[in-house]
Amino acid sequence: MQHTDALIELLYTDRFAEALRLCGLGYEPIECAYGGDGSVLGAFAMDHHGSESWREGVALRACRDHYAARKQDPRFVVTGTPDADAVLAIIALAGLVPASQIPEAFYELVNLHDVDPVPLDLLSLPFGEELLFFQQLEHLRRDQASFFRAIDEMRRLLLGGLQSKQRTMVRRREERRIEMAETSSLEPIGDAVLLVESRVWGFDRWYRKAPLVVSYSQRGASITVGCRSVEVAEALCGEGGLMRVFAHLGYGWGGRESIGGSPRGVVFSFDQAREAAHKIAAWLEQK
Ligand SMILES: [Mn+2]
Repeated sequence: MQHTDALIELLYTDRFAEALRLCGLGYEPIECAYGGDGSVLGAFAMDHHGSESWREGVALRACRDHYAARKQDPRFVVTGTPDADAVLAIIALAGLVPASQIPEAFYELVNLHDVDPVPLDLLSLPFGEELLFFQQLEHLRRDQASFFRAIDEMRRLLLGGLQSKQRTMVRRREERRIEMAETSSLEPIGDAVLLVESRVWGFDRWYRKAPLVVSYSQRGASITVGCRSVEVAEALCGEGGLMRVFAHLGYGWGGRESIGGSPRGVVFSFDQAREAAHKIAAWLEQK
């Protein structure tokens, strides 16, 4: 299989102005949401964060509506970490694997998982192991090389599937993640907020204990704030859900109604996460 960097042009930027400039040159932005600055959108409007959160997910629209639409001119601009949603959108737009190798059930699962992972038990769903395999890839960072590697991995997955040994490994690691999420340090603040410091992603587990979770990731030095659904977020915070909380937390905080977090590219400590959790709890009580 030819490496992706020989097939498409892909540029990474953490800067809104640079994404806007590249978009003007004809690069298609994929999930280029920049908190308070908003989203940079190309012809296919490939974002669903912040003010664009009313749109369907990008992988869903790319696979279903725009397969190979950028095959003749495969230039993209990206930001953040290469998640399955963005990666699959690029593969579909650039036609990097045949359409027949991207099952509807797979891109729909990627979309559901991106928009609201909480109710999903991936271990028991069709293509759940494939998505988990991608989620479990290590050392994917916020840079161009990681995007190329993630796209390579996703192409290989779509073209060749998983070996039974890989399936066993995927299941074992997911079972371990669930166990670690449930035994991580959990600190309730007020009635609605749960502060979590964990080495694993475990929102699907933590939402069972509180409607609003503030999670600190030591690895990313970042804070994530989430509610289990848009409905829960709006019942708790009012119309717009967590967007109101982000506005209260300051410049650069952002995301969607039900999940988001601290400004991209800024380093946070656990104490700042606790501070944010208390600020949110106090705001919820007085609003
Ligand atoms: Mn997404």
